[in-house]
Amino acid sequence: MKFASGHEGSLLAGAEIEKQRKDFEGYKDLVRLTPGRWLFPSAYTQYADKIYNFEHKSSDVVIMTYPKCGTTWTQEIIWTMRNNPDLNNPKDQIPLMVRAPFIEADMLVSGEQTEEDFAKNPVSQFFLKTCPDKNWRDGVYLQLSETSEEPRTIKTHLPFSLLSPSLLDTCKVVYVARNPKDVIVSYLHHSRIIKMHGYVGTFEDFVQYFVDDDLLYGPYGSHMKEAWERRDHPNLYMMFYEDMKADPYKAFKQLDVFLGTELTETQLQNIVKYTSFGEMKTRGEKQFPGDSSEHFNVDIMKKDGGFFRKGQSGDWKNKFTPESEAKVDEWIRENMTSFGVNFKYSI
Ligand code: PPS
Repeated sequence: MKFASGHEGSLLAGAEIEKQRKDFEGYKDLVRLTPGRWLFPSAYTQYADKIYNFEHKSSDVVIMTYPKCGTTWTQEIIWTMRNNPDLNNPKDQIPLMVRAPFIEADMLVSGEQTEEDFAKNPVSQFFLKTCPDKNWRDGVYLQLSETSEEPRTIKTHLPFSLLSPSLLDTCKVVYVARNPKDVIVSYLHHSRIIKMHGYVGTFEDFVQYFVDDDLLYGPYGSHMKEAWERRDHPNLYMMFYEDMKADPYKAFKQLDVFLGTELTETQLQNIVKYTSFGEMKTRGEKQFPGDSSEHFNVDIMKKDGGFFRKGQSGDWKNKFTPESEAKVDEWIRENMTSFGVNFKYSI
């Protein structure tokens, strides 16, 4: 299969897909793209061209990240800076995934979704309200992204090469990166608690999946490189999770300049507090209590934490063995340092 982006897709087959299905009990079919080695659930093929041809507006802000780099945090920061600087907009009660939709999320949840699954999803009521004439089977999140009120804030984990080629000339993009060691620990936890992944393998095996580009979304190095090469474009702003943690006020102030939101010191200070890990965790867990054993592995959540796990930089030190650290250090040298990226590994 060939996509509008020029990539070829082929379904993983034989021992490769069998291994994935054994370690990730939630996986069915996966598609690998060439060039790039991007890896997705096969439902990506239904949405690939629609996402590539998505009509962006000049007021859009696209938040682009590799998974687990601080996307949710940045979605709340940017939506709040642009729509709720005084923290008095009642729309803040709408789930973040509706206020700042995840454009390709349908590939993660679609597959064999039934009418009943759709009806049970808390996002569906918002879809039915904002997209009354649309068919949810054509993509709930894709169409929420399209119909979102301006100014739209859109989340993606896709790299530049799979999005509109005119993206950066049309709207602003905020790219958030995080050191690969904390990304691995966070991605492992995510893959264990969410049944759609259902990871049952070991930590060491997960590290191997990461360095082999065999996790969903594929190679973090190439993802980052595509952004790094565009870093001088005036519409691209690159941020690091570690800098946001170390001094959120400074990081938000710089973001304010990029976005042109012109917030006061008090507004920024209030947003720092409102988007702190503790406050987002409390609000997030109230909205989505995470007690649904249908989608989450509740036992692991009780033991290791929910989606809002630790929110720290440097937790990898509690998980990595010297062998896995050496393996990832080498991967970082070859895939990140080689083109100039240097991360902070603790703050
Ligand atoms: S996802 O699923 O890919 O969109 O995940 P993403 O949001 O990118 O990353 C999740 C990690 O970010 C942490 N997090 C936060 N850190 C600091 N402050 C705030 N407000 C915040 N909100 C979420 C979240 O806990 C995940 O990191 P870990 O290390 O697993 O705790």
